Amino acid sequence: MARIVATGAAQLGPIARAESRESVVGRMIALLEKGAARGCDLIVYPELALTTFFPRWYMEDQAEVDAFFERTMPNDATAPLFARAKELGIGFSFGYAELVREGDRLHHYNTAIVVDKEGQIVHRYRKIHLPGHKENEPWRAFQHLEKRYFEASSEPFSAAEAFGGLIGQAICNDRRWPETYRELALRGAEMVLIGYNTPVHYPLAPEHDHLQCFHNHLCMQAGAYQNGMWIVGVAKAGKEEGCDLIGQSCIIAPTGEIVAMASTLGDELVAYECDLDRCVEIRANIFSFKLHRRPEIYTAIAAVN
Ligand code: ING
Repeated sequence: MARIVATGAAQLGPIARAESRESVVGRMIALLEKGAARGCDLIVYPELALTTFFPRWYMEDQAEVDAFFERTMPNDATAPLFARAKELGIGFSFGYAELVREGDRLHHYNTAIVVDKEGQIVHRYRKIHLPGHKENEPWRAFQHLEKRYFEASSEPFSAAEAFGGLIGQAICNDRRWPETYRELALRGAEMVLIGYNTPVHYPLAPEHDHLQCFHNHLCMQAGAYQNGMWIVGVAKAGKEEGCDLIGQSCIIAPTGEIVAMASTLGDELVAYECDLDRCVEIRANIFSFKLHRRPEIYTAIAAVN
């Protein structure tokens, strides 16, 4: 018995600051059509897929910042994607900047959603690990102001039933933290969808710039193997507004093997038939939590300080 999810990693190349959401959605639909031609059930797009990666700039005018956010989802810009996917009977996932009112407060989240084949949003995740900084740091070649523009989620990681299994989400910097994968695995996730925007240059440790692609795969391959999960890592790639972003979007099996990988820095679809039943090869054996895990000993991991 196999529970196959034919999965497409839909990498996006650079999005110019002036590029309209309509134009980007057109690019996303082109990748959706490629996925349909390859029999995909699910297409995964990057983090903040609708606009350029705006945290690279210091902005003081909140209206200028809020122009990068979505107030409703779906909305006029994304409706064509939802409609075409529903026509094709394909589910999808993408990240976007979410502006939401809760009570009398406005919240700004770095968000990602999973939409099923019927066009219903079945999972919403708000980024937990926000990297970067809050204030302008002009010494940097570019800013990374996620801590300024977004609020960190206070909701735990979660998995939702979709595509015949349990699907979890994480966003970009989350993928560097081992807790992300173990939390999702303990909540039953069999596949984790992770969009990312990762600059090659890391101003605080430029001596690591040449290791960005290695670290990208190292984290996700380890997370996949140590938790027996499929990982779909999808980049916004290429030279975007003068900033080089890594690509190498990939699909990783529960064994930790990369089974499909993008080889360009542009819009590119790579696909693989992921058998969710293969998680058990790891989950029932080498990383059987029931048989081998010692949470009563791991007292430091979740300690708050
Ligand atoms: N981007 C980067 C990431 O975690 C970063 C930030 C880049 C951290 C390079 C460390 C090294 O991949 C986002 N959006 O989290």
